[in-house]
Amino acid sequence: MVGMDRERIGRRDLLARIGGAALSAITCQPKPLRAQSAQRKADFSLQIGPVSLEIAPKKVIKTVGYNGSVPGPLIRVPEGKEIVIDVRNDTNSPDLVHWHGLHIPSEVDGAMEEGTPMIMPHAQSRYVFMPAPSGTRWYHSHVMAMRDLKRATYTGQFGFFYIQPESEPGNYDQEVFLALKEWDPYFSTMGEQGEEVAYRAFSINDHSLGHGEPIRVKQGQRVMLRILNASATIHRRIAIAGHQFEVVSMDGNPVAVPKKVGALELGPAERIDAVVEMSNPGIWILGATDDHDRRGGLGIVIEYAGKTGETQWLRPSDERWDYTAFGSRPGPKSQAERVELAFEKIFAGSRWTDKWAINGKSFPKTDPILVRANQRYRLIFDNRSDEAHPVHLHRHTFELTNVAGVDTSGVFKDVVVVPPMSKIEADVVANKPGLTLFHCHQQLHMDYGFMTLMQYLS
Ligand SMILES: [Cu+2]
Repeated sequence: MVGMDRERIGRRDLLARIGGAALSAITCQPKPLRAQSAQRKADFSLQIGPVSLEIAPKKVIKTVGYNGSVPGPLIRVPEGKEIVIDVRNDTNSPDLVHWHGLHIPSEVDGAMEEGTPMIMPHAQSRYVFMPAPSGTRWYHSHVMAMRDLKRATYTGQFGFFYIQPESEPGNYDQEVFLALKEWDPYFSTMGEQGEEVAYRAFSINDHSLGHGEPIRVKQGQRVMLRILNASATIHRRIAIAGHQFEVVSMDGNPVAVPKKVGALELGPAERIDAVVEMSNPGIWILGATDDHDRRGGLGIVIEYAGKTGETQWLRPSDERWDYTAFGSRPGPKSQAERVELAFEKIFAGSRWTDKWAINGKSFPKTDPILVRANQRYRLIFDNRSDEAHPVHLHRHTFELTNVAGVDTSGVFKDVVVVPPMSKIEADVVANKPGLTLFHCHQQLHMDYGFMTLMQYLS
């Protein structure tokens, strides 16, 4: 199994590397952090370069990835122990790596707009930081693509970054990392609408449905699925035929009320950790509920030991996806300053790419969100457009407090999908000074204006 092998390799490498790092720390005199880390051997090395992925027999995707694989290597580290990651850019365009969901300084967060340096073609950058908070994070390219669909999140430049909590209940028998992805993007127009990006091929991790190794399970096992929507633009609904998902974490953060559901929804960049009890022997499909995309490859087979025969798909019920189902009843409201953020589409004409505005302005002309350190803010995501937006705040975690009129608490996220013509409110404590990017994670929206910066007033 792809996910399991990666995990084993990752752990072994890490142990060897941590051993080496500890030794050099003992033998070195204390030095300033930067000088010390400059001499250190990297804990992980990533190379950005071309990759050919055979997602199905003779179906080869030519893209860009990390270390020749898609997803890139699993980075699995303990929380709060400093790590050094070297990234070499072996492509002909500047790039950089964003460590998504981590609370780390702007200089290493991996967004040019926050001040992280770009990695020039054939140059190398060193990222040194304390990985936190624990949970399922990920890493990916954070450049603009605009009309170049061979860049940024349209490529295979993504990987899992799992930060181990100090104590982990480990209440499962197997752990599998699954990244949902589309390939061969192209611009498409539908009627009088603006341009969208469509795709010709689909996979989970590096294979289309039916072509990679199945997830092999035994009856009675509890399987922890760590699922990432690595799409540049597509919102996904997925299901596992014959089974339910017990959602335990969202964006890597344990939810207040773990709950079983028949289907999951993930906007671009969202993660869900869900446990599946293997209690229904057979050969089943885990995949997109969208028939076209699942048949096109967005799925993976779950195979019980000793079972043979037809692979089965069953349509899940139409239960509505609702973040508040995993929240608890809110306590008394805390004092928070309200920050209104209205999202609007600026129609550029049919067959043109729409532009996007936050409070009437498009990046780089957007007004910054001004905050004071250690203050609590209530972000009001007011979607006045007819499209859903997976909005993402860097370097911080926010707590959902109200979803389309329903109060909630205990659901902590770094991306939230704001449905068309609806509002979501989320609280954030401004306790990570430094420039902080806020943007829609739909690449086409981010590239065309849907972005601003949160700035700390000194
Ligand atoms: Cu958007």
